[in-house]
Amino acid sequence: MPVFTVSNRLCVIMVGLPARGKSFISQKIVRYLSWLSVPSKCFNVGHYRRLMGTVHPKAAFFDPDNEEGLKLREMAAERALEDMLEWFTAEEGIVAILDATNTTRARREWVARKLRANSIEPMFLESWCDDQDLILRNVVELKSTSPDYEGVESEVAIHDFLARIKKYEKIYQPLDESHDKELTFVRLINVSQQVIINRIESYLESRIVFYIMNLHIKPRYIWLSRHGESIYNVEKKIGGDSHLSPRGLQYARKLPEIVKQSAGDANLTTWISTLVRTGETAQFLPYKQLQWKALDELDAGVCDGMTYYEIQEKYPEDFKARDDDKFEYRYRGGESYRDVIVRLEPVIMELERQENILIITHQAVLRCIYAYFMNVPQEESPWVSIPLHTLIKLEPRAYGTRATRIKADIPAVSTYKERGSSQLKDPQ
Ligand SMILES: *[C@@H]1O[C@H](CO)[C@@H](O)[C@H](O)[C@H]1NC(C)=O
Ligand SMILES: *[C@@H]1O[C@H](CO)[C@@H](O)[C@H](O)[C@H]1NC(C)=O
Ligand SMILES: CC(=O)N[C@H]1CO[C@H](CO)[C@@H](O)[C@@H]1O
Repeated sequence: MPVFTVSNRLCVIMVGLPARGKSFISQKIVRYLSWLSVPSKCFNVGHYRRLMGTVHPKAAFFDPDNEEGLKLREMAAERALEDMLEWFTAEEGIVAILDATNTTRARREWVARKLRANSIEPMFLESWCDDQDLILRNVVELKSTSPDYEGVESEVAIHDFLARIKKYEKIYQPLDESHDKELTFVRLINVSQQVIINRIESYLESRIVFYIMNLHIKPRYIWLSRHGESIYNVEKKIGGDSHLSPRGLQYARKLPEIVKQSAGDANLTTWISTLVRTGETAQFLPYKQLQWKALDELDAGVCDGMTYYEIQEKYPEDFKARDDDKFEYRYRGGESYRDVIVRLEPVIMELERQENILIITHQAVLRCIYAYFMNVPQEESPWVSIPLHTLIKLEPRAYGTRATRIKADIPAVSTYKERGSSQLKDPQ
């Protein structure tokens, strides 16, 4: 990934009626870019409107003829924009997302002008959808997650939300290929059945477009597991390409049953690394299997095959440097967590495109994948606990991912190294 500077600053302005998945897309873009170390943040105008006191507004509030409502929403948008500009400067931000409805041309022109005056490139991202089933599903999900409808009876909330959409429809002007041809924009039609792009120029813009083209919203799960306990794990050595221990093999035998309990009759695909221990762990699973070199364990370079104790003795400075900044530290002749993220990016992209996938791989690699889905801050991600003989089920949803851990109840050594120690012990 190139290094980005002030000249790359970009604001993605969401466009579209309510319940078109705008917040979902905004959250995903922020998570993806942050994971790749691009400073990004989402500014939700609805959130600012609520801060200003309109906590449970009725649909009438959103009527374009309701002057008071209009004024409040304009103020909310201005505050969101002010905070965004402040963030660009104070936090050296690169990509901001303005999550609002922005249904009129006049509004869009106002935002674009303000951004350009601050040397921020505007890029419009419209989610347009007339698939009524999909919209209704979104409305049902939103009324149960939106703070606007906290404590409101379900039927009432849905009815009100649909009325709110009607208010916006009155003035909605979708992006238009001829009228808006000077603007940088992306239009998603029915999620990604059709994607129209216009004047996409910078590297970051094309990266974002490519990413959202790969997203889908079908319900699905992702299961993650480390390989079973290996001979090297038992000997407290890192890296290598050893076989499973007898307990590791026991886990491999039990895995099909545990997965079936969690996945039912779903037809999964299993992804493994090219190392012996992941293949051995997957050998009894009845699913199609795919091997990825990119899923191999973080390369420990000259320390491969050593115990942490030996590393501390032989390379004390490296041992300390790694504890001080585990994300950036690169083993001599090996890799850092940052390096692993770079090679995992195509895996994440493919994972977004797929439905039910079971990944059997290694501790550091799983930490990176887990951090992407669970929004774990970069400096914490190398310290996430991913114990052996545990299946993790991820459920991506509209606002974030839910994770469940299923223990196989087969003992294994701990491979968790605490900061400042060469001892291995699971965090409590
Ligand atoms: C979007 O999907 C719906 C339902 O499948 C379909 O009726 C509609 O024609 C689609 N719209 C466009 C513009 O393709
Ligand atoms: C599962 O999916 C694979 C392709 O991904 C297919 O070849 C296989 O026949 C499917 N199995 C079942 C039981 O549906
Ligand atoms: C309907 C509408 O115009 N929605 C918002 C679009 O974005 C502007 C600026 O951010 C807001 O002022 C509007 O409320």
